[in-house]
Amino acid sequence: MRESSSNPVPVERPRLVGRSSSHFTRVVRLFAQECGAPYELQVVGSLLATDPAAYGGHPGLRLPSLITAQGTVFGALGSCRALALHATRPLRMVWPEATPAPLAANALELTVQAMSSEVSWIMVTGTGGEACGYAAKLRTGLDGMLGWLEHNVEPALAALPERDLSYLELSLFCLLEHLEFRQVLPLAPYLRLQQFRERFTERPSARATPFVFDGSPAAAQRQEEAQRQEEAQRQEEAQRQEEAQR
Ligand SMILES: N[C@@H](CCC(=O)N[C@@H](CS)C(=O)NCC(=O)O)C(=O)O
Repeated sequence: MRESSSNPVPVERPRLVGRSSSHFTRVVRLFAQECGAPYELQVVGSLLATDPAAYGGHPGLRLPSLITAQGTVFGALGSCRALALHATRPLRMVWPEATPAPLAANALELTVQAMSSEVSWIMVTGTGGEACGYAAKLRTGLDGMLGWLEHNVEPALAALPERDLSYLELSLFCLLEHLEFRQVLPLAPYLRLQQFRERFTERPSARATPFVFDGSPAAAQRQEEAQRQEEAQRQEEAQRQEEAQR
């Protein structure tokens, strides 16, 4: 992953318009790591910007979007699907349409809804709306969804077909990490969800894509590390090709 300024086309490699502190963006960053798809990150500076250009042309003023040579894809799921076309590693992926109903499909629905409710809660409370009735409703809904997920996570995951990764696991991990990163709610009461999160954290893709606020010293350090890893991978690949030609 590289970080770019907001250059217009041509697009050499897919450009992910998002933020390193956003859970929907992390879904795409994590997926790219899992399947070895190259991309550049174009950081959205402010979530209060009202010009679609700040969001890669997203008319709903949302992120992420993925700018590719074929056009711009809006949203996390579409961006993952588009990046799958650039995969350099095989990945048996369970996409939403292959997620068995009702249990695993409900878990996916509630995970993605909880991600959206969390976004709304952060936006409402971050712009002076802490005391409004809607903030309270969002919070109650979030608690309800987390409770349901805690109760059903194990059978829902067990219902998934054989795989390397599923959109459910990818999204659920990003949701749980983000709830804690943004201190929206503590995960302490949710033991099964914590266990899932701990297992998923072992994946190199999870370790390679931590949440950071873009522009912070942690983000700069992360960026340097990613460039070092990318260079090491490039050299390894060149060496492999050289050996194969001997
Ligand atoms: N359905 C979209 C949702 C994207 C979304 O809500 N992104 C958040 C950031 S994580 C956002 O754009 N927030 C800005 C806002 O709420 O105005 C997707 O799956 O990508």
